[in-house]
Amino acid sequence: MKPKVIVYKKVDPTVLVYVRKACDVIYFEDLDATTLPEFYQELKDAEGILGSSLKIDEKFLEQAPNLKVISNISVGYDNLDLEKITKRKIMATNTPGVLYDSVADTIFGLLLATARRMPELNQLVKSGKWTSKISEEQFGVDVHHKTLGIIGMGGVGSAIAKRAHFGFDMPILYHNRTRNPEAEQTFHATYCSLEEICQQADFICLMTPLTPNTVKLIGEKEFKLMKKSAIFVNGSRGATIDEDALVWALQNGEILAAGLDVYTQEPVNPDHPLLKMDNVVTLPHIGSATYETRLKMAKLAAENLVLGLQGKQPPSLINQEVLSEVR
Ligand code: 8YV
Repeated sequence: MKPKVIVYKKVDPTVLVYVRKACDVIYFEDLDATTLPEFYQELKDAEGILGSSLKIDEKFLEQAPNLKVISNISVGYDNLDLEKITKRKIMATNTPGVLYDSVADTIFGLLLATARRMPELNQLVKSGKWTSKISEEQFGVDVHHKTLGIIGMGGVGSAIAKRAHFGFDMPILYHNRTRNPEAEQTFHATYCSLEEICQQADFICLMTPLTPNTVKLIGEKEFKLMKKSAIFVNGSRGATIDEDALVWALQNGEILAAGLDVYTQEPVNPDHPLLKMDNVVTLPHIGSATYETRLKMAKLAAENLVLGLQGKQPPSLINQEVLSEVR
């Protein structure tokens, strides 16, 4: 008998065909108030789940006594309580690698759009208000040759550094849990403390994963340290910054502008003060959201799921310690 799995996110038909060859699939294109009760009903005897963003904690696991593999279609896995999952000997997998370039494109685009005020000026043109030469008040600031600070020099951080170094002649400062010799060699990135980055960088990209150690990593103290001309970009998770402190920093001219792809609450509340500021460019968490990359992520996640259920090593197993026990 094939193992029962639940796919709870819309995926390409080819991915479903692949999973169906090895598993009995219950498919939800999306989870909402109407589909959740059925999802939890099916979860009772499911051996695998495939999707993203769902919070998987002790309470969830209690409703899934047969679960063997949790396959996340994302590189970040802050939605998973890894300790509880590992304790139950369940494999947890993610999708590193395949999305790094697309996320770096998004974040670099956000940086450029914020520095050159593209959304604001796009609006000027489209609203018919471009009636004479633009004035100095509408000028942006240069990106090329400015110092870029990257907090979190993992796969995405390195892909951003590559663009900055080879394309934009930017000196790079970085902070990371551990030194990244490859980034130092290839992109001439200089390892710094968080404080040094805040003080010295013209652009600061926050790319760290959300962990207990990175909650509100950037707050009032860090914004105060930044240059008044600094542009801050968040491409990690909303909770890695103190959002109220960001509002304060922007309102008080502690920094020049911000570009955001992530928020503490997603979708962000339409009344959030950050959405009312011209010097804040906002995106709806689209780091990896291209057809090609989302397909690659779903394929990798499906492979993780199927191999894990066959008791084999999934290509991107997060909790390696589980493997020796299930074999
Ligand atoms: C989203 C991401 O998680 O991979 C990640 O960690 O932030 C994104 O790819 C994904 O879009 C969730 O649907």
